[in-house]
Amino acid sequence: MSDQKNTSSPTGHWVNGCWTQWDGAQIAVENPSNGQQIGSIPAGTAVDMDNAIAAAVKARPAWSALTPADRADVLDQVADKLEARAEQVAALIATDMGMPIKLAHMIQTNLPIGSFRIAARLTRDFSFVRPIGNSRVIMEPVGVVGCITPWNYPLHQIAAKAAFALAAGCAVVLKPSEIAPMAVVSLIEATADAGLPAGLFNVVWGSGPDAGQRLAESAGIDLLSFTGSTQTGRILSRIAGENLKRISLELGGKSASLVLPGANFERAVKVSAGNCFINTGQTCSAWTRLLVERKDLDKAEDIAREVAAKNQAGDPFNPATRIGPLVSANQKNKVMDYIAKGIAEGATLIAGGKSPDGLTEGHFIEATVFSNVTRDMCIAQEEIFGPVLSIMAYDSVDEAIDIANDTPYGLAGAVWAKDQRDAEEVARQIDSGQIDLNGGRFNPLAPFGGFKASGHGRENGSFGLDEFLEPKSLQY
Ligand code: TXE
Repeated sequence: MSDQKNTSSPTGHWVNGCWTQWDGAQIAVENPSNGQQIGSIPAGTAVDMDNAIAAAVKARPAWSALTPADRADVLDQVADKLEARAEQVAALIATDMGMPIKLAHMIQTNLPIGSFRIAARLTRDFSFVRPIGNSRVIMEPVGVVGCITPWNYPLHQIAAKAAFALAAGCAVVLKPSEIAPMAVVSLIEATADAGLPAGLFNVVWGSGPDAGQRLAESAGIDLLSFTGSTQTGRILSRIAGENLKRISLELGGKSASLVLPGANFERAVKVSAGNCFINTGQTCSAWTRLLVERKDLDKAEDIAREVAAKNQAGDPFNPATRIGPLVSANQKNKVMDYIAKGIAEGATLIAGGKSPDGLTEGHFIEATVFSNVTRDMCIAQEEIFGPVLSIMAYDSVDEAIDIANDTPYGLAGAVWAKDQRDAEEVARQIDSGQIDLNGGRFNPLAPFGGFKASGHGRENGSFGLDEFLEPKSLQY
């Protein structure tokens, strides 16, 4: 394995524009490629969170009172300062999260930089005042926003919340994941260098129950924006509900890619399998179920097997590596348990299914493909969050739609058909927040979020800005 990027552990929490003194307990951060500790973060508590919330409450009114254009100028500066750190961010994420360096550049750094730029651009032209009949509806900032984020796209998931909350005129208190937190320090530095006023972006490190949960309880938080597991989403919803606090949830997924009769079959299967393996399958919107006509099952298996063979796991710092390790030993155990369940339930393992030969350190798993998966199986229903594709056969288009909708989730998906009209007709019948038609590209301006157990609320673009606003109607 290549040497990891030198990480500099945070010396305290980031509150009111300063690093706090910290001599309490620490949480170790590891490199998932070799299991070695590379740093640590403070194990923050509810008291640390209360201090950060107080700073945000105090700083918020002056920021809300600025013109949208003035706020946008600062956010553009944050994007510039983050861009200046792009190399560092990609290397840190390749080190503590394990995404291959080339992809980390393309995805893990460009997306968050883009979020700050888009939030700035939209804010300049946004309708903060909307006349309706004899009313003027003023879109006011919701107040102080609490953010709890996961480890799989560590900066993107923060920027998708913080950039838009700040653009709306809110202040932010963030509890990033305790797993893969190192690049957050670069974002903190970028906000400071950009001249973002103190107290508007605060970061408290720590575990979910000890530090994060306070964001759902505190009266100082007006809206909680969470991305993570459905299980944690349920806990936070309950607490936020008791406190009558707004909450938006971006949770898991079990998205389907439907290959319909007449589609470009080879392209559809190749792109779908590749999509499932991106970020070692640790993507909430990954297309983890591939639905093909029963007569095409053998053909789909051959193509998916080839894609799996090309997605060799390896050192994230080797430019040829397509997939890195899973983020932690826990995550690897979880994925291996699902593979064992798939075999026990009678699915056919046609590729992968074990640790790659020669990679004895770290949390690696081969790109894995199951075929003959039926809808009742765990591997068809539950989010695995690893490089595991389930191929399922259907006998009619209606059945394909029914299978696609037959999970608790509804985050993403794909439809491949003879033309866009046929694809759209089917996509309209799928209960899901975003669906790509015949390979349609990711659009950072389009709303992102889920139906059903995938959560509620939307991120990105003008919908992402709306999320952090509260309408006030003035009648004339
Ligand atoms: O998630 P958690 P984990 C799914 C994926 C993965 C599984 C578990 O299936 O295998 O979740 O991952 C904070 N109060 N996704 O354990 O625990 C926690 O500190 C307040 C899908 O990492 O939900 C972290 O900051 N906060 C997902 C964040 O919640 C709490 C991305 C996410 O951690 C808390 C990640 C509590 N009681 C995992 N408990 C996606 N939608 O992309 C935990 N946290």
